[in-house]
Formats: sequence, structure tokens, C-alpha cells
Amino acid sequence: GSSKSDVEPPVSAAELKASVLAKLTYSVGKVPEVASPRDWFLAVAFATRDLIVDRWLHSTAEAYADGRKRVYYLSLEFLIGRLLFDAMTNLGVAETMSEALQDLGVNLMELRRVEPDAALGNGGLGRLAACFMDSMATLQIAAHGYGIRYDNGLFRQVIRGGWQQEVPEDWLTNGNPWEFERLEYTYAIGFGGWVEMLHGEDERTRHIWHPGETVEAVGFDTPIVGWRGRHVNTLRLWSARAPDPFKLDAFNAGDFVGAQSDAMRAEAISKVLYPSDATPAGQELRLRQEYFFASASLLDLVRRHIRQHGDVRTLGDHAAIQLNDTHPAIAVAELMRILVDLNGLEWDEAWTVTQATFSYTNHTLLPEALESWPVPLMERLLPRHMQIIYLINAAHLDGARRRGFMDPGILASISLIDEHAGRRVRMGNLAFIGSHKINGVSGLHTDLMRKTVFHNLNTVYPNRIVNKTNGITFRRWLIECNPGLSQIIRSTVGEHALENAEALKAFAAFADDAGVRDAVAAARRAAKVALARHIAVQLGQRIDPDSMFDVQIKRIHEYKRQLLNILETVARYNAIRANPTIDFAPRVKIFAGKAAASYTQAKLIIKLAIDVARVVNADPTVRGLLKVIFLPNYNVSLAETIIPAVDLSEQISTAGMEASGTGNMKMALNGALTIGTLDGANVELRDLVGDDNIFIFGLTASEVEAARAQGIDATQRIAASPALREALDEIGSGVFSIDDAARYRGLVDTLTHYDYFMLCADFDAYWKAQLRADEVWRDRVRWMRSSIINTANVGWFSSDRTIAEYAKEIWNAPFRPLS
Ligand code: DL6
Repeated sequence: GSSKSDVEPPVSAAELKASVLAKLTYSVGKVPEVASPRDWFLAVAFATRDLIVDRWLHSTAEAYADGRKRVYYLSLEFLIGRLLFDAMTNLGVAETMSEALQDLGVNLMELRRVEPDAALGNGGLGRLAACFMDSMATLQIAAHGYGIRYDNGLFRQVIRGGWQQEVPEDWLTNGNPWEFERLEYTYAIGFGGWVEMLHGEDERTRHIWHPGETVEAVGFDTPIVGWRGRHVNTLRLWSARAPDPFKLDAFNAGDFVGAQSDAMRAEAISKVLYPSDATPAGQELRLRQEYFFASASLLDLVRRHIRQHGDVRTLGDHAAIQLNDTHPAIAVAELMRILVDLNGLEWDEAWTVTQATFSYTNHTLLPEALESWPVPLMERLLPRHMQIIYLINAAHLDGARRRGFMDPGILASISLIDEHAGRRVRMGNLAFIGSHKINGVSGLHTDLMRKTVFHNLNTVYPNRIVNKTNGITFRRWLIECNPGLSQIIRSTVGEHALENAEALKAFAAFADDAGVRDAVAAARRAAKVALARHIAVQLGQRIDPDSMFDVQIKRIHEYKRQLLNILETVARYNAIRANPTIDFAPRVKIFAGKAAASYTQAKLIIKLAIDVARVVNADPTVRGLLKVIFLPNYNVSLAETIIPAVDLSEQISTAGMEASGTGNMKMALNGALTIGTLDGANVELRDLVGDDNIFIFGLTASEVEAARAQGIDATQRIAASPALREALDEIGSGVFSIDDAARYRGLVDTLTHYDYFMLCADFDAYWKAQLRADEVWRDRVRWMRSSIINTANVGWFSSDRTIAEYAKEIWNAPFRPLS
């Protein structure tokens, strides 16, 4: 089909100016003289939205007309960030808009910052969903994202007295210019109640569920524009509402609160993003969220399918549903209910449709993150689904037995019900057996899935597990956040290098061109100056843009080992003070990241980073060789400021524990050199850039396993490593916490006797790798060569590549490559 940008003439600055003024007048109700920055932001967003809407309607009509297979991406998280500049860049109107606004005395770059971040996600999993939405639109896949429209996104992190505190993130307070409320797409979602078996039916046929409670799901649509505006998809987020939100009789009787209590209870479902990252849910509200959004999404997509294709039996031919982790896994049972109870399909027929339609992505092997729900809770909240799960399980286990799997241990491990710690429904197993394909998110992670969590399921159902290494959208993470480097790539290799991984490789040849190296260095320096300014404003700290910016930005988690980085920081501090002529590279260690609100140890790690920063930054004897910064409230927008300014990217998780990582890809693309373990996608990163252009250290995943089997007491290791011992002694004895000398004693004790994350085991290797980084840094030519090679060689990490693989190998859905 034709794509919209092929047929539409580009819009002029005069037209945009007129459009913005019209929006300011008629949609915002202001004149330019009194308009606030927020008024201007709204006017510009509305004007931009108009450019999107035509293409959106066109894309929607096209998908209906050609009947191409649709892809549904079900995710409880979409970590989108700001949309204004992203939409304008994808439409190709950013420059023209900037010109138009200049005429009106408005600076677009300042206006960008007025928009609140849409932070409907915790971390990597949610940001991946946002990158995938961009790539699916770019590849002209008829895709729909489905999620929850949380009133409050991920909490805002404030630091008080060095401790993290969580403040609600009210991104909707000032309205959201990007969304369209779709009252016509409202679905009744049931909870509780009882199930009626009809006369003459059996357990595998139609039942009637009489829910005890109903909540309404109302859709809100946000258009997602692909690169060059070729195609626009929809992100539909559900908001919860009570069917009868206000009881007038109760109110009139004086019960003002009771009159609205149903509304409060219903609305709680979409009130707040589940504030956790890889910690167990364990809460009824979370299960209600999961079912609420899975049910609304399935009812919606089945309705669309029947309207377009007539017969629900052909769903799997025309729709692919991707489950983003197990959070939407209840959809497997819900689709069975919709097919059997609501559409009268035979059980086996329904199961065939279900398996043909679903596929599932696993994002972590951490045992505490593998979701399971207590059977009694399921029975109470979703009685019909619990019956369906038992039936699925019976068929699944019978089938396994028929195919010769008799071992009770194997059968117990593949069962949908965990009988060990109270009876619980295993959502990972449900997602697995309901899907035709299951994927991991990096080569190593997928291997480990086959060997560990899904070992037995993989034996019973071989060849269902495939790998789809994660990717990132180059629009947001190169073109928008790093205009300097993008321009250099354009003027050396050409515009197509920003769209095509093969073409980007040609940039490597410029690693030997002194002029290009200098230009890249200048662009990096400008980004570092901008970050330094941000740090000065936020924290009142001055940092030198000519130092090495050594950066670890991600959720705070023990397995990600920010603590290892802090130990190295302390050892470095000690070495600088002990040796007045040491030739370390001047460094700024930059940390940013949020800890789950209930994750005490992670919060203590933040406190330690800040304690160490306070001591180091106040010590004149470090002679400018070391600064430590903890930047509060890490989010998508802050990442966009930091990433172009990174020299050294810290990817130092305990091998075998980081499923993929995507920050590693973003920083390498922007020319940072990585210091990292052979974990997650770092393995692929090393293969792409070569050993000479990355600092790899530490135990491999299998070595970690072997070391753990040997015991995790680190007393001997600490004794053998003077630098580590000194750092631990200082931290444990209160050198960095004179206000509370015992604060870190427990933490040091744990590292000494229970080094599960292998910090002590990897310390010396890490320290040496850091010294290698110092050495390479001194050779400016060598560093910048490596930097350019990193940028040139990581085109494979484009989420366009990832999505093309999903489309071909999992969804069997058509797409149009960029070039
Ligand atoms: O796949 C996206 C992202 C990976 O890059 C990270 O390595 C992984 O930790 C993350 N997982 C989560 C939380 N998992 N759960 N459940 O964000 O996924």
C-alpha cells in the first residue's frame, strides 16, 4: 500500500505557525501575550497531533482494507517518556516547527521539557514495550498495544537526608493532549461470584459465570507514529470505572463517602502502577489489574476480529497476541472462556485457536519474579478461570503422560499448580503451554531458560523456546537524544545509516579519520557540558567535562551490583590518597536509578552511594581525580540527557542474572565503551564490537554456578585482596557514615559470609578492568577509535531488527522493512 508521507507534501513553517496559533486560541483559550509555557506546549502538541490524525485514520483504514494480520502487544507496562519531540521527529517536522515557534518567540527545546514523562513502567521491560511500539509502527505492522492507563505512574524519587523517598507521579494532572477517550469501547469486567453449569453440558463445554462484582474498562487511545510518519498505530490503555459510580440515595441520606465507595474500589484498579521490579506481587489488587486489562483487551480484539472476519475460529490466522512477561498470562484462560462460554466453541477447537494466537516473552529468571497466585485467591476472584486452568492442566499432564513422561518429579514441575508452598497457580507455566512460541531476550538468557526454569517444559514441548535478542529504537536513543552524533553520521555515511544497521557499519571506517574523531569527541563534550550543567542545577556540584564520565544508570538491584561499583569507587579513592603520583584518569562516577519501595537493601545501597559521594567530593586530596554523583529520579527523559554524555558504561551484573539489558545497547550506540560481565546482551555486544573495544571481566554464568556450589563465604577472598579488604573495613566501620557508624555493618557482614552475587569473587577482576580503562583513556586516539567502532557496529541492536524477527518467526505477520 501507499504510505502517507509518500503522498503528502511537507508542511511549511507558516502553516505550522498558523496551526499552533489556532490551537492556542480555540483549544487552549489563550492569547500569545499571556500564554504560559504549558499553554504553548498544549498548543504545539495539538497542532502536531493534527498531523498525526490524518495518517492514523489512513493507517487504520488500510489495515481493515487489506485484512493484514494484526499484532496485539499485551503489557502491563509502557515506559514511554515524553512524546512531543518524538512525534515531531518521526513526522519529520521538528525543524520546521522549531522555525515556526521561533517566529512566535517560543523555544522548542525549552518547550520539550514542559511535558511530563509518561512513566507507565518500572524499567527495562516497560521501556522495551515502548521501543517495540515505535518499531512496529515503523515497519508498518498493524499493531495494537494494550495496557493500563495508570493515574499514577512510577513514583518520583526524591532524596531526603541521603535516603530515597517515593512521591506520587501525577502525570495526568495537567491533562494529556495525546489521548482520545473512547467511551464507545467500554467493557464490563467481572470478578468473583459463582459459576453455573448448564443442564446437559459437561465440564468442557459452555458454562455461565455470574460475577459478584463488575468494573468497567474504558479505552483511551494514543496514536504511535512510526519513522517518517509512514504508519500510525494505536496504544489503547484501559481506565477502570464503577458502572454505578454515585449512589444518590446514600448521598441524600448523608453518607457522602459511602455514596462513592464503589467508585473508589473500582477506580483503584487503574490508580497506580505496581511499584515493584522483580519482587513478588502477592497482592489481590495486582491480580485484579492483570485480569482487568487482559479481559478488556481480549474482548476488544475478539470483537474487532469478528466484525472484520466473521468467524472467531480464524482468530489465529488474523491475530497474534504477544504476552509481555507473565503479567497478562491470565489471558490464556480468559480467551478459552471467551471462546467456549461466550462463543460456543468445542474445548479442543478453542485450545487450538488459543495456542495458535498466543506467544510469550520471558524477561527474567529471578525466582522471586516468577509469578504465581494462591489457588484460594484465584477461586474467589476468578472462579470460572480456575476451573478452566484445572481443565487445561489435566489435558496438559495427560498428554505428557501419554508421550511417556511418567516421572512424578517432572510432572510436578510442569504442572500449572505448584503444590509445594500452599497451592499456587504458576503463571509462567500457563503462559508457556498456552503459547506456540516462548522467547528469551538474549542468547544467553534463552539458553538459561532452556536449562533452568523451563527445562522440563522444554523437554516435553521441544522447539517452542526461541531467542529474540532485545533492541532499542534509534529514533529516541540516537536521532532525538544525540543530534550532534546523528549529524556526524549523516554527513559521513549518509542519512540511511540511521535506518539501516548494515549501512551504519560503514561509519567504522571513519574511526581512522582524525577529523571525524575530533568531531565525535566535540559532540560528546557538548553533551557532557549539558549534563554537567544539569548536575550543577540539581545538586550544586561542579564536575569537569574533560573527566571520564563513568556511568551506571538502571534500577537499583543487588544482582546489578551497583555495590561492586561503589566498592571500586572506595578502593580508587584510597589509592588516590595513598599515592600522590598515581596516574588514574580523572573520573566522575555517575549513578542514577530507583529502588523498589519495599526493597530495603537497594535503598541502603543508594544511601551508601550518597554517603561515599559526600566524603569523596569534600576531600581536597583527591585532586580532581574523582567525583561521585547520585542523580535523583532517573527516568526516560533523564536517560536522554545522560546517555550521549557517557564515556564508560557500567554493565556489571552477576553473570547469568541480567536477562538482556537495553541501557547497555543505548550507551554503546552513543559511543560509550562498556565495562561489563559476560551477561545478557553484553555477550552479543562483545561479539559485535570485538574484544579490543570493550572491557570484559569476571566470572561467566557457568563459573558463577560452579562458584556458588563451592560456597559463598568470601572470607578467604577478602583476605587475599588488600584493596577490597580496606574498602570493606572502611565502609563497615563507619568511615562514610560518622553519623551512624553501624549503618553498613550488616551489609559488609552479608558480603563477607553470604556473597551470593559474587561481588567479592569478581572484585579483583573488576578492579583490573577499570585500570585497563584508565590506560586506554590516556590514549585519546585509541579511545575515540573504539567509541566510533562501538557506534558503527551495534546497528544490530535496533528494535527494528528485533521486531522483524518477531514478525517472521513468531507472529507470521507481514511488515515493510525501512530500506
Ligand atoms: O527484556 C527487557 C528487560 C531486560 O533487558 C532486563 O535485563 C530485565 O531485567 C528486564 N526485566 C524486568 C522485570 N522483569 N520481570 N518480571 O524489567 O527486562
